[in-house]
Amino acid sequence: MISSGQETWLWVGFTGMALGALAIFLIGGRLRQEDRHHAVASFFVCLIAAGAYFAMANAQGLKIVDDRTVFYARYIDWALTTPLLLLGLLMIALPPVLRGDDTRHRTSLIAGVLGADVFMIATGVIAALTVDDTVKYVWFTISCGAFLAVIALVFGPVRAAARAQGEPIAGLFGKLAAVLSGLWLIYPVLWLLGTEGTAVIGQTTEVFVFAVIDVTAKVGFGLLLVTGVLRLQQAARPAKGASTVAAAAG
Ligand code: RET
Repeated sequence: MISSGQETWLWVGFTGMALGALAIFLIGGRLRQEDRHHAVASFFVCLIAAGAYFAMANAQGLKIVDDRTVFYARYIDWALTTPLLLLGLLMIALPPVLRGDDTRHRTSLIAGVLGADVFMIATGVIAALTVDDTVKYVWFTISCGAFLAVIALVFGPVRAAARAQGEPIAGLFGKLAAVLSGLWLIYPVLWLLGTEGTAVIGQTTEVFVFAVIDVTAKVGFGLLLVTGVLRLQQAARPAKGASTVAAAAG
């Protein structure tokens, strides 16, 4: 079901995620108590992905559909980790202390972003497991629609909230949102080119490219986020008890 080349790349993915989790844990420990929440989501993103890669490297979480191997463990990983990645971004963008209508607006924004994201992964796994080509591409298109909704919310109301907090936070948010959207865009393209879609590229290449972008989108993004908060903390010099995001917003 998996070749030795694929197995090697899956172990590389596991090692990258495990080392990433360790690095984020250690850097997170250097953050002030008031800012440690920023490291929690990124740490679990890497830990969950390390678990998924360990399973796949041991030929678990696979299913043969129509003579092709679907790594459904990926989708379980993504269903858990993509909301956590977005939550990490939202914690930077949205102001920490709010009241009344602001709180409701913030909650609906978080629910909208995470809801669209989970719908994107759920419809994506259905597409991957579908045998009939027409039905498969209908599910794929629905998933792409949900992806567009995530991107529209991130670059619409979420970016507006980050900008309202002033330059230091808007700057960090801008960098993270650009990295996130650029990397995430590769997933549907790779899916289309890979064995789930048109099979233009072989399964081993697909496993290799997924491992590289997965580690970049999880470990790279997490390190950028956590070190970004560390730098903001050094510049903003927040008072004891105040979070860096609150202090940087002034
Ligand atoms: C699928 C196929 C259906 C259409 C779309 C997709 C998008 C997937 C994305 C996944 C992101 C995963 C990440 C993992 C972290 O390592 C399901 C491939 C739009 C955007 C960031």
